[in-house]
Amino acid sequence: MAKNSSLAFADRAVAEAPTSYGKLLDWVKEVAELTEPDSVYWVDGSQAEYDRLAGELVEAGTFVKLSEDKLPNSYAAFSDPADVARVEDRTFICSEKEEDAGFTNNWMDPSEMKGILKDAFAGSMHGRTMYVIPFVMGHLEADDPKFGVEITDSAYVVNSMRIMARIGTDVLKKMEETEAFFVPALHSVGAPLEEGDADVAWPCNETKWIVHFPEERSIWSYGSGYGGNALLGKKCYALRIASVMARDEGWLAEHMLILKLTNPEGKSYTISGAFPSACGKTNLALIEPTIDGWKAETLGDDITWIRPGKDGEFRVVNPEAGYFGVAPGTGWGTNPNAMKAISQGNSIFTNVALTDDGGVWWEGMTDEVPAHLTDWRGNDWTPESGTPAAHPNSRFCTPIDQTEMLADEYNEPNGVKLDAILFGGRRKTTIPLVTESFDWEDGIFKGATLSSETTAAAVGAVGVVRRDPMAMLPFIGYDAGDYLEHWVKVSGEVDQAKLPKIYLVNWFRRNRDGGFAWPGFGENSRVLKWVVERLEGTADATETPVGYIPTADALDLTGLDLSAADLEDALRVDTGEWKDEVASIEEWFARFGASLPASIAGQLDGLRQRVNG
Ligand code: GTP
Ligand code: SPV
Ligand code: MN
Repeated sequence: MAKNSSLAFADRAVAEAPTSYGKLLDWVKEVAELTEPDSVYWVDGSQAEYDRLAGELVEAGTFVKLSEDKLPNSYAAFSDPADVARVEDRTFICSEKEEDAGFTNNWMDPSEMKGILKDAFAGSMHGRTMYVIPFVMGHLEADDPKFGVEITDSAYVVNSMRIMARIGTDVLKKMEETEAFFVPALHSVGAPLEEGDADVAWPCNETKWIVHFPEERSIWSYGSGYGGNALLGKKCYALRIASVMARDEGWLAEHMLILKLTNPEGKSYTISGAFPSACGKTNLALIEPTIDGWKAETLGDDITWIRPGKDGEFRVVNPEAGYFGVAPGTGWGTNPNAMKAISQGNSIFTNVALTDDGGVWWEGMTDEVPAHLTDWRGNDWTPESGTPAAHPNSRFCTPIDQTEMLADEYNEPNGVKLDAILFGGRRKTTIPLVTESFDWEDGIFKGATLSSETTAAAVGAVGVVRRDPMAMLPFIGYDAGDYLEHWVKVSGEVDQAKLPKIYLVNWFRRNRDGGFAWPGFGENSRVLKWVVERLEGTADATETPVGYIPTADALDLTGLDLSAADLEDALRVDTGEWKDEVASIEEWFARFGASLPASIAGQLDGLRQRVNG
């Protein structure tokens, strides 16, 4: 109906809008005129709306309704096999100047890119509904709420965004009342339906564009329906655009979990952790300690905003409202708290396997492997199939308030004081289980040189070691050297006595037999205990060229069946390995050119000297 009279149609969409906020109406109208949807729908965020859209997605074949007994109000979706993860090579930071995007980002001239995108988006919503989702990252009651509006032609995105962010009528009202700035975040799966075209279960386009305009603070995402490519409040806003806002406003937007840990004396500490994608954030965020008397509660599993507080401390807040967690490896043995949250239902699973009785399964969920499944591609699957039943980047999308161990502080609109930061990666060699930084600057150096083997969370080769500064490599919205400089600058603005201590961790080091040297998961609480005792000044450490490592008996290993050889392999500082590491860091730093902060470059000289004895 709209195709021949898109102008009049767009006017009508705006006239029927549940808001009078002119800036928003102008943008919605502009997008409707460009994308020419069949209809425009304003998302209110209600349960009834969610249920209705889920019903439509079942009808369209996008959703499979799961057994109400097993997983109430839950659905499974299966993507196009070519749309299964973030696409880093199709992700762009289109700053006015190329140097402002830096060497870690793809860049194109913003007006050239706008031209390409306008062509791609022209008519891209034919035959579809255009959904308008008002959302806020962080709390609506925060001192400085960060608003956004996602326009999308995917109901899967609408329902996923309802789990992952605070969306709907209340947000729209406050945005309008305060005439707030909002990030315009435009998304289309890029699969217009012309007269007579049949739809597919997972519409997407072979060509994908995930584009950010940092000066304008806008996002244009085309061609993918998956995760961080399409749920634009998450990586695109809360990390890439937010990192630019944070640079300009004096705070930090980070790829971190937040954990509250309480010791047997009842004293609590807040610890954040930056690990690259699929390197253990959700698992640590939901840890079930294996040591007596220690209690863990979570505040978040993926994104942390760090702001200087009034009393000279750093405060952390989780801007999200749900988990978009890696399914494989999540099981009752490894992550019971995630399993409990998922079991309450109200979840969307993507690219997992289906059991014959209407449940879901993925590798590592149970020790016992089901005799028959439908795999993520829709094929019959048995343990003999020889392929994974669930895609390695399959995900559960679950509301965070279903977490039994959710910390009360999650609900603090302006966050809570931060006591320690962990940087971690997936490294088979070199990096010990845990290392305490000599000081804050060494800690930033450890973050700046963080490295990890690549995972299935992004399209591309898996298992290749790459440097991933602060686990933000794919998410820094500006020049990486400027980003490190900003870390130095922001930390200069808080009380130096209140700076968190920084630790480097590695749950993934291999032992002499090729297995994991450290059992990981809940046993990581033993490392956290040492961290807290270091904060309190009660735990012993050995000084090594790379930092402070626990002495053999400083780690509480009570009740743990760990061989002396494994412990040694986990904690070892091997000079030969570190000489290679220094050479690799030299190569890495060379890539920054002049934008590498001198203080961080200086840390490398110190490390080189210590390693060479
Ligand atoms: P993103 O959501 O992509 O940012 O990932 P994440 O950092 O939250 O990673 P997650 O906790 O989902 O873990 C990814 C994979 O690592 C899963 O398959 C886990 O089972 C595995 N994993 C997590 N923690 C540990 C650990 O301590 N030891 C070992 N060996 N594996 C772990
Ligand atoms: C990550 O890749 O770091 C994720 C998943 O958390 S996605 O939302 O797809 O970015
Ligand atoms: Mn992540």
